[in-house]
Formats: sequence, C-alpha cells, structure tokens
Amino acid sequence: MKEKILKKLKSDTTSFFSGEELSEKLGVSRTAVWKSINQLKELGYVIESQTKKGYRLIASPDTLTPIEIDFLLNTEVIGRQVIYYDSIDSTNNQAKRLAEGDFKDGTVVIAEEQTSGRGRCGKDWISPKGKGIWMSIILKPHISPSDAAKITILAACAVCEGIEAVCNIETKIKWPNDIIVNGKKICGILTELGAEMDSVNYLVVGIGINARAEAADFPEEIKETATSIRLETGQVIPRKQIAAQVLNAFDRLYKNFAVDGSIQNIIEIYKSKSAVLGKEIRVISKSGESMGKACDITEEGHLVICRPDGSKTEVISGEVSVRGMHGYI
Ligand code: BTX
Repeated sequence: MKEKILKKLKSDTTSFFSGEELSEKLGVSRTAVWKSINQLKELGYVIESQTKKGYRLIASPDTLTPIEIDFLLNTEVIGRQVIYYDSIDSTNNQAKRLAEGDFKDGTVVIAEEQTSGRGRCGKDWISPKGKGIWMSIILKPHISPSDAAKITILAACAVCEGIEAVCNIETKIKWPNDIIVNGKKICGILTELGAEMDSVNYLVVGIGINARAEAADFPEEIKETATSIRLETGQVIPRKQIAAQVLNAFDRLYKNFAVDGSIQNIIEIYKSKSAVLGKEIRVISKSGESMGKACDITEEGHLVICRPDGSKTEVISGEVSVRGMHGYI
C-alpha cells in the first residue's frame, strides 16, 4: 500500500493529496492511508501534512528501492524488474540464484550493503552500507558462450556514460573491468556466466560503484588505490540518479549485443576511454606475465600488447599495471 501512496505523491510534488482522495483512489480506509504515510516517514520520506489540505511529498531518501529507481529509468529491458535488499551476501550470488529460476533478461538485483562482496578470482569487494551502488544485472542474451566476456566491455562503457551524465568527472577504463578517476578505482565490474557447451543460460554483470564513501570507509589496504564519487566531486550525488543513468546507458548499448553478441558499435567508445592504450604495461594472466605497449583492443575485447621486436600478444583477461614514474603501478 505504501508504494501506491508514494507513487501518487510522487506524481505531483507541487500539490497536496487529501486523505479522502487517496483513500478513494486506492480503495482503502483513511486510517490505512495515515498508517502508510507514517511508515513512509519512518523510511526517510519527508511528507508535509496539513489539516484540510492533505499530504505533499517534500523529499525522498537516497535509497535504491525499486520505486526510487523506476521513476528515473527510460529503459526497455534493463531494470524492468528491480529486486532490492537492505543487506545481502553478494548481489552477484543472489542474481545467480535468481537467474537459475525464471527471472527475466534485464532483472536488476541491488543492495544497500554486501557482507561478502566479491571481485575477480576470489578477491573481496568492500561494500559498506549506503555508501555505494552494489548491483547485478541478470542477462539472458541469445549469444554463444565465446561472446560472453564482451559484456564487461559494454558494462564499462555504460558505467562511464552513466557516471559522467550526473557527476562532473572524467572516467577512464583500466582494461578490462575497472573504472578509474584520477588514477584511482571508483568502480569494479564482475561478469559471471551460466552456460552449456554451446549456449548461454544467463550472464550476471555485477557493478560496484563507490558513491558516497569517504576515506574512512576504505580499509587501509585500498586507501591509496580506491576513490569515490563523493571524494572526487566533493558532493553527495543521489545514488539513485547514478544507478538509473548507468542502467539507461546499459539498456541502449545492450540492444545490439543481445541479438548477435556483437560490440562493434561499442569498442571505439571503450578505446577512447582506455587508461592503458599507448602505455607501457605489464599484464599478469593465467598464461604468465607479458610486458610491452598496450597497442590495441580487439572487437572481442582482447588486449593486444606490442613489443619493439614487432611481436604481439593478445591477452583475454588479466591484471594490468601501467608503468608510471615509480615503476609499474
Ligand atoms: P577486481 O578483482 O578487479 O578488484 C578487486 C580488488 O579491488 C580487491 O582485491 C581490492 O584490492 C580492491 N577493492 C576492493 N573493494 C574495493 C572498493 N570498494 N573500491 C575500490 N577498490 C576495491 C572488481 O574486481 C570487481 C568488483 C565487482 C563488485 C560488484 S558489487 C556488485 C556485485 N556483487 C559482487 O559480489 N561483486 C559485484
């Protein structure tokens, strides 16, 4: 009931809605309306109540609930269903559990806090309550498993576009899955695949964006390498706006990919945002260590490393360090 009342109040924040009008339109008693209004106030909504006039929404809290996000979405597929948790082990774990069921392409799982947020290869992802956007998108595209990794490229472009649409900062992509601002990590992406030999059952794209985190929210071991939108802009930008813009951009970029697994139209954007192309780098991957100049990113999303002797190596995934003033960082 409180969602329905909120929807009504949000539909016009300049006018009052009387208790009588709300109870008639929604087919409930005035006491039920009054109770829901109190519940909304407890959730952080600021609602003005005036005798004879009724209720008016003054401000909404910075939560990532479906109703808050839905108002800002203009998507066809992504985020048509948003599943929200106050606290969860990992939105990627939960999205995988749900994807095994019949949850649709584009379902978004989002949480205020992750108690076991994950990065790649079993690494931890620090996800304090209310400080970031911790979300995972369930995708069910008709593509072959060999095209699945490209979704990380698409997601990185969507994150950059979404962040830049609402925050006055320049984002860069550190191949393959980190978004950085001023050389520090502001977002990480973790793609996971559920597949048969020749068909994709589902993909889960986990996106973790440090939004409101302050320096004290990062543990010692990542203080030097992590940053947040708040630290970079000096402002608290509503997380729902950032999340919605990322999802809007994702939806647009996903349309072609969902049909044939192609990122042809995206790879140039990815390259233009790259923090590694043209730089001397070192990549540690499953097949060992490679050094040289990052000279290209293929349409498959692979990184090409070129050496002075003319030899080239194509790397599918790995951990990149860029040569800086003090060696590789
Ligand atoms: P990654 O393996 O590239 O990066 C993990 C490394 O990043 C950690 O070892 C640590 O050094 C550093 N790190 C940990 N937490 C943070 C943070 N909050 N900010 C900056 N650096 C950090 C990156 O993996 C992929 C992360 C995906 C996170 C999302 S959140 C929603 C979804 N659910 C889930 O469990 N993971 C994904």
